[in-house]
Amino acid sequence: MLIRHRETWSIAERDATPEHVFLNRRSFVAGAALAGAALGTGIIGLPRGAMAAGEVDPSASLYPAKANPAYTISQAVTPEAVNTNYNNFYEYGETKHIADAAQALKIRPWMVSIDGMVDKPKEIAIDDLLKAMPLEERLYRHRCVEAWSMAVPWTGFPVKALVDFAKPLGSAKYMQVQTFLDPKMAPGQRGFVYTWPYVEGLTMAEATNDLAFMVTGAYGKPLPKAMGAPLRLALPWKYGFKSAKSIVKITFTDKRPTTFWQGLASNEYGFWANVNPGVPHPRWSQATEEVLGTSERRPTMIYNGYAEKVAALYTDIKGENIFM
Ligand SMILES: Nc1nc2c(c(=O)[nH]1)N[C@H]1C(S)=C(S)[C@@H](COP(=O)(O)O)O[C@H]1N2
Ligand SMILES: [Mo]
Repeated sequence: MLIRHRETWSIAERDATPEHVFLNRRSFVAGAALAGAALGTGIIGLPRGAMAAGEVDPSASLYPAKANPAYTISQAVTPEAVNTNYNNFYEYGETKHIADAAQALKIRPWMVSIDGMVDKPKEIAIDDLLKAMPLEERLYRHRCVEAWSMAVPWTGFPVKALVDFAKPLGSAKYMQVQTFLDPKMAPGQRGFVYTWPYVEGLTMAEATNDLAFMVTGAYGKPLPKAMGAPLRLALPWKYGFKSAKSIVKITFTDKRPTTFWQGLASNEYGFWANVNPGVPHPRWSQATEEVLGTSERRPTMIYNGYAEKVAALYTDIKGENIFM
């Protein structure tokens, strides 16, 4: 794969403000030094697959899934090698270069439990879930709060299909998702700075919106570990941190979940996290974004360009900052 804009892309990383810097000055400095070292090698690397050499993904035959033409965007797809070598996955470290470390993630067997305010709690193996859900491919914008963006061909199924499968009670107001908790498998979970597991949440109206997508693959293949295999969210109108990776548990509740980043710094990260170029993060502007893999810095769009599909979800919410 030819990467023509390496220098510009590298600058994007140097300029990007990591989400976590408020936390711990020392770990930030260490992380920055590591990132610098990685840049020094001048290597972006090869696309990273879902499995390590010799492993076979039992879901491989389901890909590529048919593209849904209703969900496309007029911009070039971010090269796979750029995407799979520039990730946020704090379970595997605080730099963008966690693809090697993430190989420690064991994605089979993988059980997903559904509980809380549902008809009947259940547990389902990922391969059974994959068979039960209608897989399709969608090209989505992906915008991190750190002011970089990509265009990603995700494969998966609407969150709505999962909600129908889960049968939540009418009294459920939120869908909470939770990443695995296993410090043996994830070195990032061994420290005391973060509150694991990674938790995120949506209102039921958000979860059942057409755009909310449960991701199982990317680039026409099973999802690489670095991108949150075997099951993650893609919520393209929100900042990337809402799109939790490597999900093991989905809980329906009438209490708004305290999410991972909100729990660490509620003055910087809220529950809603809808993209808005006019509302800066307390430490940096959100007006523009670096399009990774290109030399472009472009204006950010409200709701990341998806206002038509989601703005109505927020018209009745008063007295809350829906853009952080
Ligand atoms: N479990 C988990 N999910 C996560 C994260 C994480 O650190 N752990 N990072 C989030 C952030 S900040 C972003 S921007 C996206 C990054 O997804 P990508 O690496 O596929 O681009 O994943 C989100 N989901
Ligand atoms: Mo992010």
